[in-house]
Amino acid sequence: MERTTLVQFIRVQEKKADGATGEFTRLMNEILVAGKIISLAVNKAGIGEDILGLTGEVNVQGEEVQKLDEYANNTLLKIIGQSGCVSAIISEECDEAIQFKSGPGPRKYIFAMDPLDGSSNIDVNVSIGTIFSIYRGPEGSDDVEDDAILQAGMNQVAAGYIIYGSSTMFVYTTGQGVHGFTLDPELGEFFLSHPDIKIPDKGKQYSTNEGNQVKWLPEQKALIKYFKETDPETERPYSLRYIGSLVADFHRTLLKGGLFMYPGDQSNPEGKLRYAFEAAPLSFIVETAGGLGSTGKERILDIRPTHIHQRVPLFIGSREDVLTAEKILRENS
Ligand code: P6P
Repeated sequence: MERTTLVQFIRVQEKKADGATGEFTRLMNEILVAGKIISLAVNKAGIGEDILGLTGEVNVQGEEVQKLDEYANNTLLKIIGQSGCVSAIISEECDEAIQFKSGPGPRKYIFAMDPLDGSSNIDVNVSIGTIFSIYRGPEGSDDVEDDAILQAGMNQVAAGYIIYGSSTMFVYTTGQGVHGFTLDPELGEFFLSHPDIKIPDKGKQYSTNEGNQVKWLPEQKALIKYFKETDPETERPYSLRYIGSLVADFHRTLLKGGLFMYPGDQSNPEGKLRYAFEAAPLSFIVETAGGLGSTGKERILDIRPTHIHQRVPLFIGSREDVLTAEKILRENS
């Protein structure tokens, strides 16, 4: 059986891209190497390696930093930072942007990442993931200013995630289809396993933390009530699926359809998830696969963030389900 590796696939994509310099290919190859290294650590965690558990520190989000969080962040900063492909990296684990001005260039891109999302699930063997975005940056050796870093999600050159689960998968898009690759741990290669992923126009599952119900706004409560009502014509009630690890919940939604929601609430009107590290990359992926990413009121990719750790409410998944959610939220607010 013909098996295409991720490296081969990226090279073929480069040949199709007018004016490609090979810089993007180099960057993608660095990302996949970092993904293999993190995958190894995640899968070995708990086997005698002192890499499980907490570091005792708290990150900029106020979240306890897991040792694997720190390991993933440092691995990506080192490999991507030394690639010569990026002028700046923003990370969910770092307060400020990290600038890269020295060494070989031309440092065409800006890299945004959540190095290890869902890390609170590490110790209970639940799938976790790395999420990344690539934007074009200013070339040259000066510091990259905020206006170049704080770009609207529609400017993304590429976005992807690596899910460390029962198998390790690398899913990415450059806007030309969404493609999934599964790691063969014996060969250490990612092989094309999910070419041109398309999300179903409508699903039968909703995904949210109902434990937050007491804090929800009336319109969010009305929306969840809608999904629980019986109506064979719209295949309701929907099933509830919630893992509490965004990459896992999103990956299931992308493949099976439905709607993932992390809404704002009375205490956190902007919700919990970050624009640059979660909402924007996953929205680029889902829109390329035929779905939608919304705040419940507006398209995620149209938003230009005002700071690197900005949070946004997120309604993402099948096109019809996101449009239904926007309609019900509008009618009940
Ligand atoms: P809650 C994990 O901490 C995370 O950032 C995402 O991976 C996940 O979707 C969300 O938080 C879960 O949050 O409040 O439901 O535990």
